[in-house]
Amino acid sequence: MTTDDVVPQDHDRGADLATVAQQARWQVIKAVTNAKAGHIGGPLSMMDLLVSLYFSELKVDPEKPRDPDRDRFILSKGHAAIGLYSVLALRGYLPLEELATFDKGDSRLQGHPDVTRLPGIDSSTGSLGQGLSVGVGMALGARLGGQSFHTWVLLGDGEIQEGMVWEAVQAAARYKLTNLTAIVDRNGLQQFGLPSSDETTRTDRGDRRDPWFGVDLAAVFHAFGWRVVEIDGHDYDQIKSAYTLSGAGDAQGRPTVILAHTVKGKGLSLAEGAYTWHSIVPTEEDFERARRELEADELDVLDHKLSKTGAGA
Ligand SMILES: Cc1ncc(C[n+]2csc(CCOP(=O)(O)OP(=O)(O)O)c2C)c(N)n1
Ligand SMILES: [Mg+2]
Repeated sequence: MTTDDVVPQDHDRGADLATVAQQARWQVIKAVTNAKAGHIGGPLSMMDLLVSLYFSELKVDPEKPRDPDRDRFILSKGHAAIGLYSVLALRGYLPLEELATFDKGDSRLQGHPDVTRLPGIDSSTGSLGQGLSVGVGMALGARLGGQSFHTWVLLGDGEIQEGMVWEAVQAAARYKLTNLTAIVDRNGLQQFGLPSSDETTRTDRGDRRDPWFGVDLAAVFHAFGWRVVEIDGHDYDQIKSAYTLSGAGDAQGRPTVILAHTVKGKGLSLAEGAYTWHSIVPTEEDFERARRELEADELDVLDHKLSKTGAGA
């Protein structure tokens, strides 16, 4: 972990979080297989970040999803919606069984998050590039309204090629939004990636250094006036430390960006680092393999327990 500041260490919850994340990954596989549509790579890469956020950082109450003082979360990479729905279900916002309605016409769980349908969603997203601007508005609103909530925005590394992101980056620094944190899921892949210049791998369009090869993103954010924390996005201790630091604000008045290095498709060997798993429907064979790898037969027991107790609350 590299950061602009010394961060406090907290090592207490890694084991619980890993179990919840494993469960959430399984819910993603089940829901996408059932819907015959959706995304897998992006939801799995962000899962440890998201579970850590909802189970040990955000000041939210599933019973009061519209509480004006709640922390805000925007999934700017809205195509990863099923990952968010799975975490919200495990956190107690909706019944786990509802995940079976994912992507159906009358469901609250659309292919991309819809703020008008599901309490617990703070912004509709899906058209990439917009979430950080919404987050800037929320963070400014909190300041103007004298509210102390923190706003968190999760972005994809492909997504941040959108120009609008950089307008928001500039505005957040200008207005010294210490109550705003951007998390970049830096999995090194987007939908297709760059065509390889190597003739032998020309058909593999998933350049795993994509899309910022040769660009020092930490230096770029730093130059824009942000505090930068760079972590392994699958290491719960590092995630927790970065969140604690961000949530506390910055004495120098900077917004914080967490550059989280992740693996697209994390947790499922077939999908890890494979751009082809960005959006795919698992075959029956894939599904059974996922069940084994994620030890889902054990987890199905946990389904019940988590939804009953709201574990991690
Ligand atoms: C404005 C816009 N352009 C294109 C798309 C189609 N699209 C959906 S996901 C995706 C790739 C996103 O890659 P990245 O941000 O790296 O996400 P992740 O790797 O986390 O899935 C694209 C191009 C979109 N949703 N919005
Ligand atoms: Mg990506």
